Amino acid sequence: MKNFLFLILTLLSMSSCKPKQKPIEPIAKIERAWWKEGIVYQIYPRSFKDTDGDGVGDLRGIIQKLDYIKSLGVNIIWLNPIYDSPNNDNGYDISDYEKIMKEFGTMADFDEMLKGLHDRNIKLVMDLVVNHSSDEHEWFKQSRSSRDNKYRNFYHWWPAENGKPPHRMSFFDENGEAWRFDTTTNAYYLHYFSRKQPDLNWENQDTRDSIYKMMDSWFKKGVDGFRMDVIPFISKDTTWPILSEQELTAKYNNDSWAKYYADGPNLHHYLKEMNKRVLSKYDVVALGEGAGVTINQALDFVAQDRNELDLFFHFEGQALGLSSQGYKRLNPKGWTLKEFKEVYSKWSDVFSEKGWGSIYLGNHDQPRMVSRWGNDSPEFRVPSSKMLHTFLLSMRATPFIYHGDEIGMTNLKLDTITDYRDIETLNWYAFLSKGGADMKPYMEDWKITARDNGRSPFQWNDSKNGGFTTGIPWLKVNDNYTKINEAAQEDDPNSILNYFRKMVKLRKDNLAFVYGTYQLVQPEHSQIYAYTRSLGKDSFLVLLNFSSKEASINLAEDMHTDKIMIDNYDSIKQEGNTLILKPYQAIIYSLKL
Ligand code: ISL
Repeated sequence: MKNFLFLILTLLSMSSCKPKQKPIEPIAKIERAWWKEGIVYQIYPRSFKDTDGDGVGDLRGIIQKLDYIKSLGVNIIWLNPIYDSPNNDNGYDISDYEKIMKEFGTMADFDEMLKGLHDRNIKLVMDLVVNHSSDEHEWFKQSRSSRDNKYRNFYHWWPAENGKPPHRMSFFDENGEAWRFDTTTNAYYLHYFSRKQPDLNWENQDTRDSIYKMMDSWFKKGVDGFRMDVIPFISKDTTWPILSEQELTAKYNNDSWAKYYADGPNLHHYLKEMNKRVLSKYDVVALGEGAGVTINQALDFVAQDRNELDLFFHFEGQALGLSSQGYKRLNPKGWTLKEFKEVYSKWSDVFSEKGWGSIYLGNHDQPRMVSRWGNDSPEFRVPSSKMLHTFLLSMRATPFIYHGDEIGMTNLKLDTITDYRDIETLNWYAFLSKGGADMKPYMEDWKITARDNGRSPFQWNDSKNGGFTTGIPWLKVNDNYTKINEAAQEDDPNSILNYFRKMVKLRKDNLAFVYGTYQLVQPEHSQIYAYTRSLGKDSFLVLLNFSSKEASINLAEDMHTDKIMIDNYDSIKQEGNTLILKPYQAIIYSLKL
């Protein structure tokens, strides 16, 4: 029977013509794949390592650190955009998809970096930003030049003789308006993000063909996948209905928001077309940034039989503890561990038989993981960082680790608006202050929530600027670099860095952490997040104390702990079946079955 099932699955994977699913024996009901078993390290190149003293990280900086990256044990890199760009949104405004941004280096540097990664068995996933381009892209320059230019329909235009277009909110516009008037052709163009990021018109087959051609050229070069920026936004309701105030201001993860702004009628048609025309031809991974997508829709993107994408990023975890009122305001009630468990459990369960998820606690758009979900005080920064890594690396989803989190870097916590560099924060500041808002509470909350918190330069050592640059860094280096830096942690066996490496190894050595079932233990516990991960004859119990107080848990009579696989302290108190965890203690046991 087992052999028969194996044969069917192998035949199925062969008949789909997709080389990406290697014919290795499926585990449980899941087909194995390198991108399910991989551990992703995200590099925000601007902030990683500068080698030419201009204060901006570069590709040669990544090349210089290849052995460090290898030493982490990670096997996939996600690199934020490195294409030519005027840097209105740090590379998310691309002016040429097939050139390298001059601050970052040259195509020869890119080739050397890619080879260096591949020589070390590390795959490279690039960012694909195709909901919008830069207004300095040749397509847009042509498009705006006349109404009958052949690139006119590469973007969304609204002729001004039809009156003002129905209001759409923009994420990064200082007036909050997504339609921008352009005098040359007396028309408005759409930009969900900044004025310098016009939205590409996917309704136009020529636009799509040009994008597929560009993707193909990167795959031919040997890149191993794309992380697709705001991919649900590519299809919109282009009948441009007039929206109510409520519909206009609704947030991500809200059906009515997505209904008009994203998730348009042709979205899945476009993704299937992209899969057929490009993705299916290579052994690559496609990760969708699922902004605005609810859990009920998630499988439509990544279930294997849909032939669209492979991996899905959700935003529900990041929304915890935020207020629905005001830009990036905190909810004074905070977030509870119970809510946290609910979110991460349901997003684990939704992909238990079909599709596949990703898990992350920080990235270039989010604050530092330890400042937001752990505790960055001198007393608890180390144990809570280790605890969060234990969580990320023991869950049932591909883990994404943002550079700097492996050494427990903390939020930048800027005091003045002039120190911020992020267009999102700067434009919201302009928009809100124009409206007369009291900016003090915003500035306080942004010390926790703003994007620049996670973008400060990597802290390599205790020399000036944390060894990131010999010039003036583009964004402040966190003052704590003298204490928190990579060099100081290399030789310390108890450092966050060395714990991270141990945890990476544990995941790589035990497929149960990848494919095993996930079962919550005592879901109601308010301090401890406990779950088991089991596959075949292997079963593990993960215990994570998310609080700054001791916490105890009584294990069920029939749960028999065996070996300690990892512990972020060097001991645990045990009284009979009761375990007493220290503040932020994380421990994984193997279980006797
Ligand atoms: O950053 C966010 C919250 O502060 C998100 O809402 C973000 O705008 C959203 O996740 C889309 O992000 C992606 O596209 C943006 C770019 O600025 C982000 O850096 C990128 O990750 C526009 O390209």
